[in-house]
Amino acid sequence: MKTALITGVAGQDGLLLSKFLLSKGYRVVGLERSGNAAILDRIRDILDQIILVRGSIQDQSLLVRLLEEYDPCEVYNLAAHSFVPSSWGQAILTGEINALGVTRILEAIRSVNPKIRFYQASSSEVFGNAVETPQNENTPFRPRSPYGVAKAYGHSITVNYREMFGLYAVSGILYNHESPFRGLEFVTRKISLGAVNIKLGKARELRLGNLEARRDWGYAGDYVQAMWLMLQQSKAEDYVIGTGEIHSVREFCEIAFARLGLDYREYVIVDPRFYRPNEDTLLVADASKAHRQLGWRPSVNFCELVEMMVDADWMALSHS
Ligand code: G4F
Repeated sequence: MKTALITGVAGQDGLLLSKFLLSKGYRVVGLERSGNAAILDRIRDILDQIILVRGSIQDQSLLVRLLEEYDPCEVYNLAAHSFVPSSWGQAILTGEINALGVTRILEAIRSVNPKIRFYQASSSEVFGNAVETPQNENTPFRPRSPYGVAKAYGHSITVNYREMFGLYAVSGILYNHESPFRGLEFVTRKISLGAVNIKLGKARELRLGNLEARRDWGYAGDYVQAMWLMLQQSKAEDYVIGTGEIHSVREFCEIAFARLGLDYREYVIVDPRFYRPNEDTLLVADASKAHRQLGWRPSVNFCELVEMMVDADWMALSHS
């Protein structure tokens, strides 16, 4: 039986990747920093199927002990401070976890078992104020938040350990990926849940930032498969993963509210508090390398994704 270690296991991607690997017969060891009940609640369905360890990727000796004790053949580093705007208020912590945390894991792998295959969750935010659209694996990094800067470090140190020490270490540059398990701070889940609350009479309005902001949104279930595929190749390489399509926050609202028979224009209020500076650049993926080499393609389109999220929130709330 193969063993995989997943850091950040209680996040959206940690849950979906765990389910995917369990279905493939892996033993899953999950590392989770937070003891927060709401966060752990997300993985309640798989708690009896995985080995859950509480701790942080900042703890070097814990990382070494985990690799020695469980002997994983694959390590997926999904642990991160993931909300971009709040990285400005936690710039140092974001660097400690999203940047240096990656080196800590790579060092542990190098010292315990250099044959372990390593996946680093890189992000489209490394392109930031991108020099070209769409972006591919050769597009220069121009991050513009502490989050993006730290992810750029995590990406580059992974490439460096691959080239310097011959590790099988890859960075997946993932664009926005969503699901019913998405955190409530992200705009997609804020909208799906907000619309359902309005339909149920529990809220009267939904306050959002820039409705014209556009993103390349895909289904997270597809993206965790890409992570796994990246570790099954004969050669370690980095890949851009996204749909190649962009849609606006406004379009997301339109479909989400319409799913519930509502017109978003009657409920959505634009609130400057949620506006972000410097969002002129279009971040959109050129995932042709992943199509060609991994045989990876998204299976859920934008409209299906929005409706999946609204339906899940509706099922959960209208029956509670
Ligand atoms: O959902 P968001 O907060 O996601 P964001 O910042 O794009 O980051 C996500 O995707 C990145 C790429 O994969 C990851 F690296 C990162 O960890 C995270 O998973 O915002 C999406 C868009 C932005 O343009 C934002 O300005 O929605 C716009 N937006 C408009 N109104 C809003 C709101 N975002 C939030 N969170 N809340 C609003 O009210």
